[in-house]
Amino acid sequence: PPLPPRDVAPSPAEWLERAAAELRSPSPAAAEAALTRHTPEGIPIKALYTSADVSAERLAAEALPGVHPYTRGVHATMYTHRPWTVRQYSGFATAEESNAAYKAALGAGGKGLSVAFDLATHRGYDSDHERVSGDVGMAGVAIDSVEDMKRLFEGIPLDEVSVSMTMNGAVVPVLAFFIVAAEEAGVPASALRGTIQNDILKEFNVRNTFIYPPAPSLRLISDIMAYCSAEMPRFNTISVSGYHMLEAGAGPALELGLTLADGLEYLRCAKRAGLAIDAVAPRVSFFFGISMDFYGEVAKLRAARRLWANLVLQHFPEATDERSFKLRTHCQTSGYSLTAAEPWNNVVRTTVEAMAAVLGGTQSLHTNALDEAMALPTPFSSRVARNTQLILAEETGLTGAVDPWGGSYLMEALTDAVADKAAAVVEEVEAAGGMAVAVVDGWPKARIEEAAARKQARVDSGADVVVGVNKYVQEAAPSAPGATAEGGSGAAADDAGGRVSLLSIDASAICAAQCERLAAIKAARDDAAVAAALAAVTAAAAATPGADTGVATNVLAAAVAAARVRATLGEISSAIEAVYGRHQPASSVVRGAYSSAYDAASAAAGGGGGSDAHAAADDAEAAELRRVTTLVSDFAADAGRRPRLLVAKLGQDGHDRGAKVISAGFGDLGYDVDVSPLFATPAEVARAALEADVHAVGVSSQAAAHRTLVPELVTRLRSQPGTRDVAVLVGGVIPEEHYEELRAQGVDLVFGPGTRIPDAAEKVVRLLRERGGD
Ligand code: DCA
Repeated sequence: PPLPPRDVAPSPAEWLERAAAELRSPSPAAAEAALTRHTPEGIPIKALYTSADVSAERLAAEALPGVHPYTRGVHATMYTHRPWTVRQYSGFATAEESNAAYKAALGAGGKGLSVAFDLATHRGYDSDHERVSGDVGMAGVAIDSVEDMKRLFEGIPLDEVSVSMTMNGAVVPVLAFFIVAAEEAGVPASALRGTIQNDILKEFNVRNTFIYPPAPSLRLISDIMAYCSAEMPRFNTISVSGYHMLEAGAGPALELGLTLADGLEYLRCAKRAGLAIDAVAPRVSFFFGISMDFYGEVAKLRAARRLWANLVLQHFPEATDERSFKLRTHCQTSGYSLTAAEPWNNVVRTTVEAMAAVLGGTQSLHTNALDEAMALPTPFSSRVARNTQLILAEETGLTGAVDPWGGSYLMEALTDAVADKAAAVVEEVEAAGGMAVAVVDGWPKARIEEAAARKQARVDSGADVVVGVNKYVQEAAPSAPGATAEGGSGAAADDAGGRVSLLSIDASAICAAQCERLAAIKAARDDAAVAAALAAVTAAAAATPGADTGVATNVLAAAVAAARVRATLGEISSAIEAVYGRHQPASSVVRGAYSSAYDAASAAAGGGGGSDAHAAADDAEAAELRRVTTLVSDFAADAGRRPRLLVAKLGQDGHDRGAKVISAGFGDLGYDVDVSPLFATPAEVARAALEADVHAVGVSSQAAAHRTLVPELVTRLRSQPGTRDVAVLVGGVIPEEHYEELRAQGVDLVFGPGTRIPDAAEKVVRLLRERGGD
């Protein structure tokens, strides 16, 4: 038909009328409601954006990249001049193995290095410490001394290749080893390029690889900033990290707000230590996670740059160096978004997330490997992950234009929405006295844990789709012989019955080799010199920075001297601990978030005018929840008390999202849940099980120590009067091929990645019933 004549421009109202007609909605308002979805954080995503959604003034003011507030990018030319740094995070058991992997990566397109340390190193323990028997070399490389660090970078030019080190708790000895290893390879500290994570505040909110309490931990950060700004001008002294918050459950805006609030606290901490903002801020860098919320993640990086530039301007009017205002960031695709079911789907997820990071203007990027929901990556999966970036950088033309989303009505409006929400979080933290106060108070941690429980409920109820996990599940997948998955969906078996082969690590052999090396270093060194150097570390930690008492007060400088004479990581950490003590966090369980989000998600899906099939599925989910709560209350009626579960983490693995979500979910379904303190030994958990008189112990394992620590726990429980019948459950990052082994060792139920909480809660209560309860 011919176009109708027009004398007025088309308006959004006209579009809504047309939309209502297309949807057969009773009114434009009803159509608008049906067409607007909300992110888990409540940010509306409308079906259509127009010029009415963006501020023309803001667009004009922020029109150019490389210009304050850098919304469109920190450089004028961005990737058209130089693509982002392909920087894959990795670390394999020993320094030699990691060194070989780094050289291979650099030869195959990697542009920078990013070191993953094992959890013993993170927590400041040498490999021969009794508390780390299950952790040495399991989730990264074990570094006990400067000799290990030299082996790690042997043959790699540290003045050319930039090295990032994810280290927070044991940051002082690790950075000292790095400086001395380079020095002994002929590279002065002034030539070193790279980044140390050194972001302790987020460790108290999530991840938990702290050693000392918050206040002295911040003191160490200001020492590191002081040392590096004087001696290592090309080195980024901190990587203020939101990634772990996103992984722990925060949505993008909460992640951004808390991260920027952390950044402000670090600048204040430097200023209090007498450092000039322009000497420190240009070397503050950031690190964000990138989830499957594609538009939201691009918007987050744009909003991050705008907010940081304006926050520095507002809080530090003395800053004049342009570089002080530029938010430069590394990004990593989300590990949480990866599934054990049909793992090759993860390549697609990672590609989409990597595109969001690139279109958002990241400086450096890690893309996860397809098998990371189950184990550390293999050379094969690492190659696919790295190639994902190289294909985006070199085959697609994505690098051809700066901030290609700039000017999109949707993206500009969403950037504003994410920025507003994140700015509100920053204001809340600031009003509460800043992040140093908030971490002690604990509310940011609780906020993240609530978000994680809500997210789990959205996945369990089917409101958030995860292909292969809660929708389009591969029903007919042939299971591997002997597989006994209790949760998930026949993980890792493809249509042809094939499997993704996973990396396997021999924990006890690695631990033995590291211990031998330690003994050799200790036998060859000058003990008197070591004792004197360690005493100087303790004295520096005890001294007030800048005080004129004749004692050197910079703890990092003292640690560098100790590293030169071969003091070990554990010794330097203990020398500091002697003054500051070791921090033990309190455990808590979120109440009500899981069940209310589950109900809301089911109701929203059912009430949105969906199909009959959809409504039937929602009814089925509501019925399932009722069935589980009834089973639990029947158990309580018969046994005289509710089923009692102790949720435990073993060893130095502080990744507690799984443990917290299980605790929240089981609690809401009627269980009585206790949470054991972090970093427990099997003996401590067995004692806690006895004292709390629990029916079941559930171990959440994310860092590969399940094969050493869980069998020890089972032995202790079975040999202890009072806990012989306690059911043992294990969940987390556990490859399917370990299930049978765990069951043979006495584990009752294994729950792999992708387990739905109602499923797990039902299986456990049925098991307890079979056992007769008490
Ligand atoms: N125009 C001009 N100069 C440019 C451009 C451009 N378009 N793009 C990059 N550069 C320069 C940078 O300014 C920088 O120079 P500098 O060394 O003098 O500061 C250099 O090229 C390197 O680029 P940059 O963007 O800083 O990238 P990286 O060295 O990879 O650093 C950063 C990225 C986020 C700042 C850093 O902290 C990092 O690598 N973090 C990684 C953290 C990590 O791996 N965590 C793992 C969990």
